[in-house]
Amino acid sequence: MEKNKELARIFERMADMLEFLGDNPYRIGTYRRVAEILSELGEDVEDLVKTGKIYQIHGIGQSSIEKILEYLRTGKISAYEELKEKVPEDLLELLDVPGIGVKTLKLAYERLNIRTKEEFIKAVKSGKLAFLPGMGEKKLQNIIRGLELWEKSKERMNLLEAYELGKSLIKHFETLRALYENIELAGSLRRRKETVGDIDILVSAERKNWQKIHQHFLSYGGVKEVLLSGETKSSVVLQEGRQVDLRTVEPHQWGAALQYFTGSKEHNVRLRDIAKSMGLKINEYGVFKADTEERIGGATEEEVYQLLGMDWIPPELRENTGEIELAMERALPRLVELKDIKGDFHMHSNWSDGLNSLEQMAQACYERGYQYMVIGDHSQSARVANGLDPERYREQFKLIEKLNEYYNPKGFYILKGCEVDILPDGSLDLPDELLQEFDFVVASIHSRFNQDNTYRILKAMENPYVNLIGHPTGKAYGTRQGYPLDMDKIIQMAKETGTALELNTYRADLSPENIRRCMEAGVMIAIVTDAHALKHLSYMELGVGLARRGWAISHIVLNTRDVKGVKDFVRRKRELMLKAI
Ligand code: DGT
Ligand code: CA
Ligand code: CA
Ligand code: ZN
Repeated sequence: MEKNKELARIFERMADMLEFLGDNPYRIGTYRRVAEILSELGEDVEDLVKTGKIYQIHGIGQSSIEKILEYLRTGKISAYEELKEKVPEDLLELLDVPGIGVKTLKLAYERLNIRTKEEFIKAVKSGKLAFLPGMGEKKLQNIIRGLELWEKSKERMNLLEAYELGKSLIKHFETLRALYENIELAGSLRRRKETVGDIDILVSAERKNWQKIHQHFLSYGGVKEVLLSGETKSSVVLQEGRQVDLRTVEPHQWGAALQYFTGSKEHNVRLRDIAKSMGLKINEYGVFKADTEERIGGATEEEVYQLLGMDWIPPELRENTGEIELAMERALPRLVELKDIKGDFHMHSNWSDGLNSLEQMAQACYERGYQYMVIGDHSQSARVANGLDPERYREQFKLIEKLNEYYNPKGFYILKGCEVDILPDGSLDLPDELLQEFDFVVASIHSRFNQDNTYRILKAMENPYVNLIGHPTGKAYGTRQGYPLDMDKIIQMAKETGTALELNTYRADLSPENIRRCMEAGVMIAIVTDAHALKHLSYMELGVGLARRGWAISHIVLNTRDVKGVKDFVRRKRELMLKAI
């Protein structure tokens, strides 16, 4: 369907160009209509040409068909090439910006001699644009806002933001429950990629309900701008400047569509080649025999993979980095799952910089079905975070003991913990006499990032009471750079000392690559939410996804152990390190 997309884009652009040149509105309308049809076609345009069906599509006339044929033959459309000569193409890209239309661009071009995007943006910033006829204060403000949104939408969002937006959109569809069969977030969000370009939602429903479903989508409160509104596909931009695509398919197409729209593109391309070599064809509508076009399946993802001779592949692995070969050998690892998670090792209460009380955090973890939680408030040197001194920790111990009297009989354990600062010289912010009273200790770097952080972390791991290094790399979802570290040394020391490394869902600072390296070295990782409020506890689902992207099996994830297993982990390090001294 690649060609459909490219052709639709060209026809849309040609319409813009003609409008800019003041051409006949009828011709402009025709091109826009062709673009719309092309992007909504359920079939590959190349196939339609081969079978001659293209001639029967209402709305695509002879001259448009000639252009399509020319494009399929030569990769170009001469009418489009000629138009490019006549208009400032770069400037016209600003038509994607909410609030900017052809008229404005044309005036800017004619009156202010503006030829490029850059020049236009400069004119907005310098106030020059206000001199255009008809350019009132309100309109100008709209354009400024629009440009901000547009610039934002060109950046990728981090997984956490996409996840929140996606959840809220899915919720929006709950009131429509009777009208559809399945709904799922697809694309890079389903694959739990660290950054997400746009959010893709897939819905399966009877065709007669599609229109209502798309209307409902457009009525979502957060919609700022509708980019495309159709029967099979709609696209919007949200207030935050983020794009969301919705696609509807029929119930029997669900599996094939979900597979297709989950991607990645590289994974799909590879699958398509494999299908071809088996005399099959796959697309978002199903799996077909290549020669007879007979549909042989596609209702579920499992079926799609099975027809291609392989096991179902978890979305987090679909990057064509070896997962397909293993699926064919039926040798994919069993990855860690949310239901394997028995506790959370890093969260804050309002004793330090959390929003909620320790009691509330405990009750929420209990309700999540955990067997244990580690409360890990900040230590004293974290002044902005209202860090605790030894006296306050001891006070907190009393509260924890009291709460445990209530929870332990229910099979739930609040473990005494802290997030102790690793000081610039690698020493810890709390004395060993206190550290040994905790059930579990997380140590993190929070300041003075310009020091030798590898040394600081190695030194902290040598402390017998430190069980976990908090957000070890200082990165945040590929958006914050982090500091230079010698991960080899850190992984080796973690192994030697029996210390775990943290996969922090707030930051995703352990990359898939680092997770794989931990696994190969036999180093435990702990998936933590670092929750500063109740609602953050639910990000555990994301953390599990991030771990799965690193191919993590449950065996190397510390939270899959029960409370006894965690205590053993702590005890073993103390024995090992104290013996060595
Ligand atoms: P993103 O949004 O940049 O983070 O990445 P994705 O993977 O979500 O990509 P997106 O939103 O462009 O498309 C969603 C999925 O749909 C993508 O992962 C694979 C499938 N897909 C979309 N367009 C194409 C295409 O032109 N060819 C192929 N093979 N697959 C496509
Ligand atoms: Ca996407
Ligand atoms: Ca998309
Ligand atoms: Zn923390």
